[in-house]
Amino acid sequence: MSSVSLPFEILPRTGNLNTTPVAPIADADRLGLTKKQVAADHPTWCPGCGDFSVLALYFKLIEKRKIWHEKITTVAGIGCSSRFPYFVQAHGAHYIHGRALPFASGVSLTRPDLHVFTFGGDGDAFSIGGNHVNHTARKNIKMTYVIMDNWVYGLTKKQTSPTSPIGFKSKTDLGGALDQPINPMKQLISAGATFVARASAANIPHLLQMMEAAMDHDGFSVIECLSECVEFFDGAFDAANPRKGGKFDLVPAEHDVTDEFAAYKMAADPFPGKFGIFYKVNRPTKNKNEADITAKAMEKVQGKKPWEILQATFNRMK
Ligand SMILES: Cc1ncc(C[n+]2csc(CCOP(=O)(O)OP(=O)(O)O)c2C)c(N)n1
Ligand code: SF4
Ligand SMILES: [Mg+2]
Repeated sequence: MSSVSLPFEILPRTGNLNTTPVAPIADADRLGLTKKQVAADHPTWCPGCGDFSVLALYFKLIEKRKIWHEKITTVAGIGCSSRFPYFVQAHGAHYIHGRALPFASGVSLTRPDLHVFTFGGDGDAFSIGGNHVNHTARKNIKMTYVIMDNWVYGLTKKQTSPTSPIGFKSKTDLGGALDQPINPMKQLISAGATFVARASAANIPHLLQMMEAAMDHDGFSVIECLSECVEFFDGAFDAANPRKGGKFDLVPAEHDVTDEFAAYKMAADPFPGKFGIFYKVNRPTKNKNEADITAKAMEKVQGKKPWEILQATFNRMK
């Protein structure tokens, strides 16, 4: 763990109990956390892995948008990409494979003051966690979900993932993958996600723009971020990388992000397709809907002690 310089002073314990504590610094006067303050363990990814860029940009986002330790929650499932929370010096959880979203939903619904960021891989999102993606999307739970798509299971050393292209040779498909891959953008749009964007770890300024826009969205904001696994699927995204002879085409300026059918149609473009915000609409979040129900319920029991509310509930069940 790297050392963290705190925005307040910890007073040494002395015999004088009358020591006056130092007043906390007002939020407006607090500086954004630097990478040094927010970086934890040194990432254990292979040199050249795309996940490094995503982490570096997360640190940049935290600094730029002045998010402090106590306001960040980083949640992930299992996989190379899901090791994210280990590398961030803040609250977070490295949770069960595929179950990052239900965990993150609980945090989001109970702590409206936090922004919850969830990170994971294509396997975590669309295989074992495939059902949770759909339900988090339709419920529109406020959080940002970055899917680091490398078209392979990296951590477990090269099995076919739900986004692996047909013909990809892996330990589970020795002769090449046979099954139709998932189209992440189509799935996210049709499941009801209210912010759906596509980015690449190889285009740093664009990815930062997408992360900022996602964070500002009031709802479930998802970014499919191509993040190359140099160890088990080297060169997978060359066609989307101008430095490797590919092309990085942005979503056209005239695209209407509220047009679900246009977004869905754009998602059908053959690889490398377009990059940017495909779909963005406002729909009440589950956070707001639940907060409204709670507020109404609280109005009815105003002035009552918790045990009296509990007793009344038991009485109704008799
Ligand atoms: C319940 C359960 N099933 C299977 C595994 C084994 N497992 C760990 S990570 C992983 C796949 C990770 O792939 P992905 O989500 O694409 O992440 P990447 O490593 O590629 O970043 C699998 C199958 C597990 N840890 N738990
Ligand atoms: S195995 Fe692949 S995804 Fe995992 S750290 Fe190495 S390059 Fe990255
Ligand atoms: Mg993967």
